[in-house]
Amino acid sequence: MSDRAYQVFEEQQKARGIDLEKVKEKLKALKVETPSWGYGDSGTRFKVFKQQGVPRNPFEKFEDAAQVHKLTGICPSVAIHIPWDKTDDYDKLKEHAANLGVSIGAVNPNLFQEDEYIFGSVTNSDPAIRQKAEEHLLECVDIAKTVGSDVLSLWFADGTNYPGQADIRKRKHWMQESLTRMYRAMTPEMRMLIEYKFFEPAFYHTDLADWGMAFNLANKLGPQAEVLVDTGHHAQGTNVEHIVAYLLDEEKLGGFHFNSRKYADDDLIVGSVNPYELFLIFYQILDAEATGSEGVRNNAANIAYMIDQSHAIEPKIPAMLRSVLNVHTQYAKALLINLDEVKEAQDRQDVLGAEDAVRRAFEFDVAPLLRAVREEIGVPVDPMKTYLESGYGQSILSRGKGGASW
Ligand code: LRH
Ligand code: MN
Ligand code: MN
Repeated sequence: MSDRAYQVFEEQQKARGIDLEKVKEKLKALKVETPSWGYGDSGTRFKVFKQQGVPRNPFEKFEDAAQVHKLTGICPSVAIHIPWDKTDDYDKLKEHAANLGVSIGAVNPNLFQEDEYIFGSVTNSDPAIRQKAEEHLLECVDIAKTVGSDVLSLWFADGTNYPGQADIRKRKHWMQESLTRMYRAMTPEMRMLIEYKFFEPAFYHTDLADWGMAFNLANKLGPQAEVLVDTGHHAQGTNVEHIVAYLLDEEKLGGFHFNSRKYADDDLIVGSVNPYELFLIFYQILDAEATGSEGVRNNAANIAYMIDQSHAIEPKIPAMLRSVLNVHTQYAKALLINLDEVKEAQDRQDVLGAEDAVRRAFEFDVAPLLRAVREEIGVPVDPMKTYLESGYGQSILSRGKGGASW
């Protein structure tokens, strides 16, 4: 690596006791899944905005996602959402993905799109609707088997808007019953990731409102059920990295939906508003990897990192690239934390020293490091620039307007 900036960086990190070869290995090994729905049209509560050139079907979504992987080298799988990505030939979709150099990742059942679910899906007081919802969950297990995916990612819009509207405890039981049947249908390799959100679309109570409820349910279901943390799904001021550390220690952290938020579930580009939070999340994970028990280390090594952003005002592919690059940047910074230094300061109860040992890593410019990593894995050193100059964005405009949307 001839880059002068990298040489300076290398010397600087060596002096701090950071093994850059190990850091680079970790940066190359990181895998971040992108969501099929992030490539389609999206909007706000008020309107879905149509962009020229968005994919018209799941096959084209995979073509766009493959661009992101080709340019970054760290996004080899794509989550699907059913029925948004419904096709009559999942084998063909699987093959199409493989031909593009990517694979099908988490399968997300969708139980919030149909009119019948207005009062809930698996928690609906009408047994026929609960049955329909459960059948969809089982259908998704079958799809996962067909496409070779071992992650089922669940989020329920179920909840109520008014006190007294429904029996909260009964709904809790119905949810557990449906998920138990789904759990039993999974193969031993599969994992069920349970996502929570404190509000929206329900405004009074949500059946799985926080990590504690998801954790409790996952515990009752068994070892193949874990919690999914979507970074946009908490009340203002929630310490997300604390939740991450807690779940890791319980060996129940299944994965992430990364996005950025300013107010609620904003689904903005990852790290655009809260890069320090992302860095601190990675700090907890790396600390668990370094000092946790065997079970905790295993959990940390098997986290499903996924992006869940959907954006209406910017072009889809560069926005996804920006998210992925931001994840890589914050991970790189977290890898520069000297954990021994933090530990020594903690042992001395040196508050400022400990905080400084963490924060200092955040303040380094990791651009030379990431350039070196990209050069070594054979992707463009500046993926965004390469994408913008590639002409791909122009080439897809012929798809026209009115593509797939959520
Ligand atoms: C819900 C959510 C969940 C859905 C996705 C489209 O807010 O985060 O993950 O599947 O958005
Ligand atoms: Mn999500
Ligand atoms: Mn969300």
